[in-house]
Amino acid sequence: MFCFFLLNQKTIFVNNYKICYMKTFFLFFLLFCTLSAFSEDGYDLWLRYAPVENVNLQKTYRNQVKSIAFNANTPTLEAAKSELKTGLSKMLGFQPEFAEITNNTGNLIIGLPDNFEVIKENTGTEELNDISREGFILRQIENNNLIITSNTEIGLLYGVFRFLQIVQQELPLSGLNVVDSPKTQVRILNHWDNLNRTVERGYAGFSLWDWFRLPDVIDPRYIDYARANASIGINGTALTNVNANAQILTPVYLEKVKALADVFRPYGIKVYLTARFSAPIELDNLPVADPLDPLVQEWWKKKAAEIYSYIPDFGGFLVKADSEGQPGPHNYNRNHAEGANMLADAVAPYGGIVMWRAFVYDQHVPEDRTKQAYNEFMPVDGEFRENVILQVKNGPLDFQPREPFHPLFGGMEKTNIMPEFQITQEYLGFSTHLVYLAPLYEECLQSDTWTKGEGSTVAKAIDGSLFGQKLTGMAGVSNIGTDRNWTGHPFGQANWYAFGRLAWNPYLGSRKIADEWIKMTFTKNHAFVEPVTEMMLTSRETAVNYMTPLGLHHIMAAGHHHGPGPWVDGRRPDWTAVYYHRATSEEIGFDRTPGGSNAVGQYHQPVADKFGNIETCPEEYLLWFHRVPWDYRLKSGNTLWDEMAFRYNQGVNEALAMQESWNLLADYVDGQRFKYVQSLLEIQTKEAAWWRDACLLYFQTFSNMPIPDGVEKPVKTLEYFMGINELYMPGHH
Ligand code: GCW
Repeated sequence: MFCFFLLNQKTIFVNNYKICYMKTFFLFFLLFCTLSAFSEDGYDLWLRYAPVENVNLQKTYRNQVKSIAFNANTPTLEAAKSELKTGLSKMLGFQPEFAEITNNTGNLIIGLPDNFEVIKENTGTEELNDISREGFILRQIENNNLIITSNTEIGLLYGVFRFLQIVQQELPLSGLNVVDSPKTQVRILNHWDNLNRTVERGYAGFSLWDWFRLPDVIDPRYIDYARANASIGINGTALTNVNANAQILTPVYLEKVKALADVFRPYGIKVYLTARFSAPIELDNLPVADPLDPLVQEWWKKKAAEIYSYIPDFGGFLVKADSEGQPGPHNYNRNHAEGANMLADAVAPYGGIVMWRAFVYDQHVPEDRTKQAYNEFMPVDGEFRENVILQVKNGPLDFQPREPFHPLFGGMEKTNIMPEFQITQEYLGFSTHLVYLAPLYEECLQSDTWTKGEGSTVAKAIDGSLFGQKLTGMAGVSNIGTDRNWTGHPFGQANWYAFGRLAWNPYLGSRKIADEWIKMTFTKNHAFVEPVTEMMLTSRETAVNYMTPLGLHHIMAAGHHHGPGPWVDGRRPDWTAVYYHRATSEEIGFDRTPGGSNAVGQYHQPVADKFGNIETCPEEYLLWFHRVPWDYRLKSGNTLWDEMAFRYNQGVNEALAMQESWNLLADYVDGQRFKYVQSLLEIQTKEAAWWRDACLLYFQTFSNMPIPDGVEKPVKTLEYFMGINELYMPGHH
């Protein structure tokens, strides 16, 4: 195109100046159109508002929203209105008129029930009570007019976003009747962002928070961040790394935090900070940080008052204590409840909360690492303040490609408890592997704890329906950074989206979420949506296959966690791979049955028996719970060794299949995103083979069995793989 333009220009110049000018202009115009139609950098996420593809439907929509009645006189409502304007004009190709309600059809009426009589008449008190503070109602009423209503302005904003999403997905507005509200209260991203802008386990560039230029420079990106979050109902952000730096609590930084909080407020997003337990010592030279020491308690109360003087709606603290070198109440022989309660008392007068992490383990405790959190927290169940919520990783180890659900879900009945999922792909190929994580989240949420009989799912244990907790929530460790497309991998955006949707409603299915996301992010064309949905839905299992099939875990490279490292040894045992797979020439796996560490004993019956019995243990958790002889026959009839080899190989084949499937889709995606995903899938396939070959060669030194027919034989040697030493990996310091 560009060459054509240059050639043409040359010939035109010798002829006539005017023609040259016009032609050049026209060619520029064409060039612009071509580029804008065929290249997208992914910045717009699922908020692209592409023109409605179905022309008839577009006409119908235009008639349905000809005139919009919406008195937007606060920052939140203005944000909603501006989103609506942008969204509708881009999708429908016309500017809807904002006016009073007309007598004709085609009115979209947006407001609280008190704002418009017609809204009051068309909503029931009961349904309004049911949707509480953040829910909304979208409804087509008589005259075919449409209403968006809620009890609060934030609910209206959420309603507007949902309305726009319906149009983005080209779903009918006729007969519209959506009554929806979030099932959890605190839906929060955790940024593991350091004050120097590096991001722990971040693979999409640097931290969005430009601390150096804040509070004066407000990067427009902060607003887009808030829009994206609000569009899926995320209402909290913990700005700083859980491996905390006390400096964030000093006035210089609080000014900056305030600036961010001011940007996020209209979008219903509260700001939270990580509290370093030893902050009183580090910032003000107190001799101790003992939670029962009145001076320490006083210090935190004053600190809370100070923070609230900057940010009146500050959300509260997120704390990692007594874990991986972080200070905590154990330093003073106090327990977690005593530590958490001290902070909770400091923020309580202002309505703040404390999210206290349960990710604790100690190399000096001889107990199986996966049991330690349960052992520490169960004895203090019921001892936490009402404004404390325990934040528990989905599984008992550490965000592995697959783990059974954490036994604290369904274990702690008298404590507020929220799951923490990792959105950033620390153990799942960083931002170069396409791994759609909704199936992982869903698997955990749908696991049955059996605490109150069958159907006591994790979802019910965390949304208050099983134990009646007053404070509920869900946290996701963010995968966002300064990369232009936010998440590094364009499909990483789906994991951010999926987290938000599941935090809002933990009962949603992965397929539905994928379908929504694909349609808004790429196209509604079935020829694209169908294969991409399949790719996404199988991608997590694919990653499990080529990384850690059959319940293997923690066999990644040390430190940065990129690539395979089943041989990792020679450091504190709970940070090695050999501690977890325990391979010998006879068998492999971690015995967590009653004969072994008895981690199964932390689950309710019949789950404990099911996991504890090699015959009934689901094969995907086999080596997590059992030591299994290499020649043990699995359900497929294959020996363990053969099955392991087949699964690794299958993972590679599936990665290849994703690549092939994507290669057929060039016609439906803009060139830029198409090519980028294509290159990333190439990396993924290569790395899948790396995992397979390295792991099979290594485990073969124990099994001493041949790699079965049908499995590609490694070309390189084990020594080669063990010699790979990747330096300067992102996200690792
Ligand atoms: O998975 C591990 C990570 C650490 C992280 C820790 C945690 C923030 O490797 O980088 O520290 O989990 O969750 O606290």
